Amino acid sequence: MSYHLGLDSSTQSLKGIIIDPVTGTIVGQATVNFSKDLPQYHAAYSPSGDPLEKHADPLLWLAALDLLFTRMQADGAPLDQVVGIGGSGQQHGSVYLNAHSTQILANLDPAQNLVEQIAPALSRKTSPIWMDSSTSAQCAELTAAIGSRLQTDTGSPAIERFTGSQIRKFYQHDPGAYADTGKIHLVSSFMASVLTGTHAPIDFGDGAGMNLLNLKTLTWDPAICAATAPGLLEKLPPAVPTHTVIGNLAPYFTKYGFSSAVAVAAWTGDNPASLVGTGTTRPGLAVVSLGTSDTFFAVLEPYRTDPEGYGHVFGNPTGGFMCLTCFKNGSLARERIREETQVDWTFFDVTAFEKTPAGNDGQLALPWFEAEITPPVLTPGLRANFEFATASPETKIRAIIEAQILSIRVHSQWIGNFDTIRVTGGASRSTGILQTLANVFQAKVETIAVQDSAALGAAMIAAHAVGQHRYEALSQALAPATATIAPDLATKATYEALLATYLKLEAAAKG
Ligand code: XUL
Repeated sequence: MSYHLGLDSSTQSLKGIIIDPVTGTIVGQATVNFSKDLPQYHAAYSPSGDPLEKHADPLLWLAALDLLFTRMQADGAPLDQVVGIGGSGQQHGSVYLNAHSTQILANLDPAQNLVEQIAPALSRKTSPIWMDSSTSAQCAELTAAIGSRLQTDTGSPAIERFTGSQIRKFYQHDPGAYADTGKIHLVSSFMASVLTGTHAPIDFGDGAGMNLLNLKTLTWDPAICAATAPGLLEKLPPAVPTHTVIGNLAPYFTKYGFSSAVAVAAWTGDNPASLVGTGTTRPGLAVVSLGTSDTFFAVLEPYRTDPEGYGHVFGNPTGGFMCLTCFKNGSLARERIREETQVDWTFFDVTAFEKTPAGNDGQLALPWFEAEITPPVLTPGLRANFEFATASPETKIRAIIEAQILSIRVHSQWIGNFDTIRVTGGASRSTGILQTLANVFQAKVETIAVQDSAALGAAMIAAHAVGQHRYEALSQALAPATATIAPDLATKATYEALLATYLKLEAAAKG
């Protein structure tokens, strides 16, 4: 058998999915949950105490990789039949490696674990991740140096969580450690480097989340790199298309039962991988991923950028471009409000929507429990247009969910119209949320079988890059729609009115 393994190294977990591309089935699956399985490592914290700063311990991802493969082997997953590996990582997060890293990666000893061997290769103990919004000063400096070309050429204006401003902050705050850094990786290319035992390239999908890749030339932009930090261009791995086979699995991993000839495809970001794993292949079809953060993404044809500057353009792993907008207060906010209202998930997902009318009588609550990315709001706090504290649980829940979905609609209008929205992520189990999504967009909503669409997409990328399987056939077999929710046409006017209310509330909140 020729199976392909997809790995997704995200904020809260590392997941693995093995696919058989011929039968279109999943033949193995495992997860390492960071807070449950590896609580000794930080997945998102602030080393300095600044609440806008969010870093992770990169050793966590290494411990997770060893643990995932140990688990898969113990479960009898067919690792010996895997011929290709693809992967995805939480986007924007960066890992800093010193001059010894090349040697260390090339000589991984199966008798020791990854953490103890790779720890000495780090020139920076922590990795800033996508939840970090502490680099406004650096973003302002980059904008002043480069001007509007930063957005039109890299696909996004200077963004706090994007890697460029994070690298600049590191260089400014710790120039010595920056100078000791030989290679700067994304989470995705770092994991690929560990798997191949050599510095891996960065793909166009994840590389576009750095504010450093010129999407018109598909190369690192020398002027932007120079304005970001001295010598940066030399510290970046090459940028390549996602379908590039970057090397073979390092001999270290044969201890888990892998064969000695497994090819590894370039890793990408979790959102570009999800685009593939949800079968999103045509304009007019969009994906809403309801995870820790909510994201909205779609194929983008032709290349253009968001006039508001909130949407980002990344490389599409299947070729061309995709766009993505990230709303940080996704499940973060849903979990918060469920705890606060002390209801169970059935009430939250279903009952709350049965007990309240579509449009919630105009009551909305902007769910910015944490500093928000879209729209950018640095002062956290809920903003409601009604007496929130004394309202019923069902009113509070609908007020939050409708505001979340209206925000997605408002900030995706620049891309065009959508006839179908596919949903993925944990909260896509909620019938109330799905119907609200269909009504707010007045579009068909489709669910898909596999929730872990990034890991599935990563496996599909491997099957394409290594096994030469066609993406159309892979998506038909592995990512078909499982249910369709039609919009309630009678709610169209209600949501047009609520959209106007939302816009006023958002404008007031932004000041
Ligand atoms: C996208 C983003 C998040 C992370 C989450 O720009 O910041 O979706 O990729 O893993």
